[in-house]
Amino acid sequence: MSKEDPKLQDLNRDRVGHEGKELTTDQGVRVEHTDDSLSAGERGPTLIEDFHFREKLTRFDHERIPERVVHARGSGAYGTFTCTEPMTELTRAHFLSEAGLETPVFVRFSTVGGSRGSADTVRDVRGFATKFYTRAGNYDLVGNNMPVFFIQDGIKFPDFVHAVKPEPPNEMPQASSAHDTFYDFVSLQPETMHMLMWLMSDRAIPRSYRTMEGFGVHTYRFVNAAGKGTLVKFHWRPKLGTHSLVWDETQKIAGADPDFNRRDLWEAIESGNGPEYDLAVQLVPEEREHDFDFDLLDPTKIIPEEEVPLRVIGRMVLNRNPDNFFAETEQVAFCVQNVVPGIDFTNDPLLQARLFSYLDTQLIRLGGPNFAQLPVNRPVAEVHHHQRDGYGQHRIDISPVSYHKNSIAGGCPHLASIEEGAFRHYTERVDGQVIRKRSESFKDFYSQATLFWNSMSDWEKQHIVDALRFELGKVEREYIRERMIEQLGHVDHGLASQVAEGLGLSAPPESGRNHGRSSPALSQATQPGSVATRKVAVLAADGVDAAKLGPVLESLREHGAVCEILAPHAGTLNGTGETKVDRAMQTMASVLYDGVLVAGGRDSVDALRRSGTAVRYVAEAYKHAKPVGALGEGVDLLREAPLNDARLSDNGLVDESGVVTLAATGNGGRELDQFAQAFAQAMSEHRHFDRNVQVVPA
Ligand code: HDD
Repeated sequence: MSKEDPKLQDLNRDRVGHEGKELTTDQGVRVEHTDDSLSAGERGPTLIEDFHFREKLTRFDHERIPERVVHARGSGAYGTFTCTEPMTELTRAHFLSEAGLETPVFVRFSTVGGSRGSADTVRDVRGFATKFYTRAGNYDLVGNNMPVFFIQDGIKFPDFVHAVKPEPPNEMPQASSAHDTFYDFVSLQPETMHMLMWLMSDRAIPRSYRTMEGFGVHTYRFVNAAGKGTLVKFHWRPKLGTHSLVWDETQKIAGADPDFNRRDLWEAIESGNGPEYDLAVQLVPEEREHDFDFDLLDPTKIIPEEEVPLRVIGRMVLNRNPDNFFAETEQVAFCVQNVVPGIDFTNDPLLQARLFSYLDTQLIRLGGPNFAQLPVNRPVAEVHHHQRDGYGQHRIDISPVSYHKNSIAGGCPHLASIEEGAFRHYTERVDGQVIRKRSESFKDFYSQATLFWNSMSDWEKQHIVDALRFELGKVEREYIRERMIEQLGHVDHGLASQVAEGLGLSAPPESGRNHGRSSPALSQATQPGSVATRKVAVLAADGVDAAKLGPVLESLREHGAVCEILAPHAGTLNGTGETKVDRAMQTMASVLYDGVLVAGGRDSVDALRRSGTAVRYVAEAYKHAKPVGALGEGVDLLREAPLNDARLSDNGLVDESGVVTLAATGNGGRELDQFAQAFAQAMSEHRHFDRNVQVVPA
């Protein structure tokens, strides 16, 4: 299997364009008229012989397939995975065998609880599923943006999903865990506490799929050519760092642009700024399996990075949007059991259940056993077997036989040897009684929840407390709220007390359980950031000082920022020269940008001051801890907005908590450049939570 294998081009093989073509029926018969049905007389009844009409309606009636039972809302993209560090010593996996070796991929990001049309920015886990079209067959790494899961055994998955989904009597609430059945379940199933901490943290409201980590969650196994295993955890690390939205903002975005994350991914790829992720692994030699104070088979546990460091072995770039959402993103069928030689499973009971569930779900969702033949699912590796027939069979098998062993077809397809790349399940000794019992080694439910809490910065802790107060505030039954406070008390007394206070409940007794350990790598406070691809709303109106704005925008764009000029009206603005408006201010919202910059110019700023919308842009951005900048007279608009304790100076450069201003007078090229640098720096820091602003709805 060479690097230049031409089959890798095959991912495009089923794209059909219609340019210059005539409209036809499914049978290829050309159609001359599709606006009126065939009828007996101009005002008469429609005729059943109108086969075009019947075909058109029938096809329409059958357009929908069942949405995924979980992860129904998603967005996909194609890209390339490149191996950067060969892993041949530890795994036979061909796609990890040579530095520089490229493998095409399709990735689908998703939310979990909401239905297909739900909003992107809800508080939820995000799916991060990758299909590697390797030369040795398809490998699906079906992960999430959180490294643990709610439950330890897959037999609880239907219970968990039923609890988090909208409630049975009224199908409410949509795409939200803030309701009774969810908290009834988790408070009775304390293994959920660690994942609950992640769900209440900022990880559950990512700024973008491009700023989100991914995790394989389970401990998997690498197997090398000698059959030796090494335990492995997979991590995707975004090049742009891991960054989140704030809660108040997510709710507003859900109204202003329910497709926020989908659009972000799409636009980034269209503009050539597709996301990049490193693939990193944590490797544990099998001899060390029992060296930890938790069980590596327990999917509610992480291996702290401080204990087993991450090793980067590859890089993935997503660079092509699908052509057709349904054909590709909807029909892609990930299956956890799709592994390639060199990668194997462990006995994690959640993973074992998944090995059954994904195939089962694709059979109902995609209507039969031939879904692997759909273009997005088809391997680039050759497929030869004796499986036959079924709904939607596209292959025309020309072999005279469909069984093994045979002599009529010369024994083909014949079996492959290990040397020829055959998959062989890892040889593992298993002893034990047939028993329905959770392993004792799985029974510490709180230590890592506490570890996560301890690892958060002050503002991250505050966000968790706020999230729990919000969610539990929506729980109607007081006994469930009380039970949750008791559970939180086992995680950390301070956490439980603060949440209890917000709910008007009494704090639980101090359990003294907090072990005091932390894992700094879990915090988002130290994430790398850059201004590249971040969106700036530039507020301006007629009379804008374009002479000063121009160089600032030029500099920001050079750093990769996406600057859009928003004005009270579309078209162009008068002022020093003509300025093209990108969007009318009313069609967008502050929450759709990463920062706000107010342009100078007396008339422009006075017009903006009179506009409630412009004031709101600034006030909201400030409350959401985003960078706010003002050039010249633009500082006056900042004065109009309630910016709490931000110190504004009108005679110099102020760079405090992400508020960057430049005085109205006496600024030349050097000052403008300094201003642009300071604003870019503030943007690259993502959010400025040291402002200590209470985020209340504006
Ligand atoms: Fe799952 C979809 C991730 C536990 C059963 N799951 C699904 C998707 C992702 C995950 C990313 C969407 C794939 C896509 O984009 O099409 N699931 C996870 C992770 C889990 C997990 C990281 C825990 C570590 N899942 C899990 C369990 C079960 C399932 C324990 C059942 C026993 N998951 C499914 C499913 C879905 C699915 C019902 C629904 C649609 C689909 O498979 O294709 O089979």
